[in-house]
Amino acid sequence: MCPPHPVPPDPPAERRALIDPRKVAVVVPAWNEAGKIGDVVRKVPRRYAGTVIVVDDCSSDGTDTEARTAGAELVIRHDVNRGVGAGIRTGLLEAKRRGFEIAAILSGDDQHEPDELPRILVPLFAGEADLVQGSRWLAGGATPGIPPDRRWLTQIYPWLFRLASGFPVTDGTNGMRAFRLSLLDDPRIQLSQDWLDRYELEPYLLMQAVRARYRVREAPVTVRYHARGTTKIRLFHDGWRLLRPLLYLRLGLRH
Ligand SMILES: Nc1nc2c(ncn2[C@@H]2O[C@H](COP(=O)(O)OP(=O)(O)OP(=O)(O)O)[C@@H](O)[C@H]2O)c(=O)[nH]1
Ligand SMILES: [Mg+2]
Repeated sequence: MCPPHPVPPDPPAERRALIDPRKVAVVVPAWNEAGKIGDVVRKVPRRYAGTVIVVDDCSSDGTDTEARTAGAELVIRHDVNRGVGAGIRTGLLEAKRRGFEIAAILSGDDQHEPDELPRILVPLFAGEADLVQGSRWLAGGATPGIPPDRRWLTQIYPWLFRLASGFPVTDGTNGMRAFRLSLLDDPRIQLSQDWLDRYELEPYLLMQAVRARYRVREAPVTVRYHARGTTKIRLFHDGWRLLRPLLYLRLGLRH
């Protein structure tokens, strides 16, 4: 039997043309990412996203200056380190205040490929989705350099997410995603809660979007693991922070 042609992960030109970069803000949380944040900012194709907002979470290594020099339209600096969730929240609220319709989130440690933004933006502009979650594990995704522990952990987490939400996600901890900022007007999605300041905010947003029956889709993306190592995640401490939104929301302990 003739196997089906694999679907290319990059949308064709006529679908990429749907993207209006004036409506898109890229939000990048960054904490001590000097040497990387400049590359992230420079790599964002301005034909897909007109504005890059970097939120520097009180870095001590000049992350803010590097982001500005690389051409970020806006760099917001927290006075104290508050966590990745708080950084994302700051960037999203500013994007909304400035009238953007769509936010795309990329991590500040140069693990994502900004060239792949159309993969998560096109389904939004085509009216097919409200939130598009990047997945390293879908066909067309990639994980160059991934260490074995990250492979296991990022494959186990989606099963727990499924158990909690019923939604068949393949990569719940991928920090690359895009969504309509109008989701933040929904009273069921309360990003301003203090308990979301660190690693909780991202799974919270995904789970609440699913629970509120928004159209959530996944798209294949690359997550690159640099040889020099970049993660700031501490296995037990931050692992619990990633898990607790699933548990709390499932059990109705938080909203
Ligand atoms: N850990 C941490 N990251 C922060 C903070 N504030 C902003 N960030 C940024 O959040 C992004 C994700 O952090 P990482 O620790 O690399 O987590 P990750 O990329 O989801 O996971 P890995 O695959 O293990 O790297 C990076 O761009 C950080 O610079 C903070 O207070 N703590
Ligand atoms: Mg990282």
